[in-house]
Amino acid sequence: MKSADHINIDGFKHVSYRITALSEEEAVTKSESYFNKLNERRSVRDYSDKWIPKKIIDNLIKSASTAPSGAHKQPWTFCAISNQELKSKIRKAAEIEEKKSYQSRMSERWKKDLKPLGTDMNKPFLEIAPWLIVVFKKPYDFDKDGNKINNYYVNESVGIACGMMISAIQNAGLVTLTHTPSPMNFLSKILNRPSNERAFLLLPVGYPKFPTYVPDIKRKALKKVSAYYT
Ligand code: IYR
Repeated sequence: MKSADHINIDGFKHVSYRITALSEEEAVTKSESYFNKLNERRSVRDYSDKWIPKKIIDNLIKSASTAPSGAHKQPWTFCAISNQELKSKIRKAAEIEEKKSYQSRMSERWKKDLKPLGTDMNKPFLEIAPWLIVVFKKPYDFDKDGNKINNYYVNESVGIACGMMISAIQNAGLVTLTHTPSPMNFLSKILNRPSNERAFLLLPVGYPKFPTYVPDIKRKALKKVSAYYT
C-alpha cells in the first residue's frame, strides 16, 4: 500500500520517516564494531599542534547539533577557537581557576581520586591543541521583543549533544578531553558571549602528541553497569 508522504496533526505537518532497516546479523556486526570504535576512546591530555581543517570541525558541530533536545529548542552554542591569542587567554584564565581548585577548593579525597589520572593545574593542551570547542548551554532564549523564554531539560539536552560530539571526534580519528575548569564564567567573558549562555564544557580537539601515555585504567564490565529485566 502506498502511504502519504506527509500528514497533518493538530495543524502541524508531519513527514513520512523511514530508516534503512538492517538484517539482525548486520545489526549485531555494526553494533559490535561501533562499540569497538568507541572503546578505543581515551581522554588525552597531550596534544600535537598538527592542524585540523575547519571543514572537519564544521562536521563535528553539525553532528553534535543533531542531538535531541527538550521541545526541540536546541539550547546550545558551540564556539570553535583556533585563534592563538584567544587560546592563550583561555589557558591563562583556566590555570588561575585550576590553581585555586587544586590548592584549596578540591577536597583531599577528590585529589586522591584524581591521582591515578595524573591531572594537575597546568593545562598546556589549551594552547597546543589546534582547536578548542567550548560548549555553551542556553537556559533561556529571547523572543523577538527581547523577553526571556525558558528552554527545557537544558542540562540533559546539552549533555547528550556533548556525548554525540565526543563520539564524532572519535569517529574522525581525533582525540579530546572533557575539561571542566570550575568556575567557567571566564569563558563567556573572553569569548564575549551573550547573557543567556553559560559555559558547559570545554573540549580540546586534535591529534595526540607522539608518544602519548594514558592512565592504565579499565572500564567496568557490562554486568557491573547494567541490569536486564527480560
Ligand atoms: N577540572 C580539574 C579537575 C578534574 C576533575 C575531575 I572529576 C576529573 O575527572 C579530572 C580533572 C582538571 O581539569 O584538572
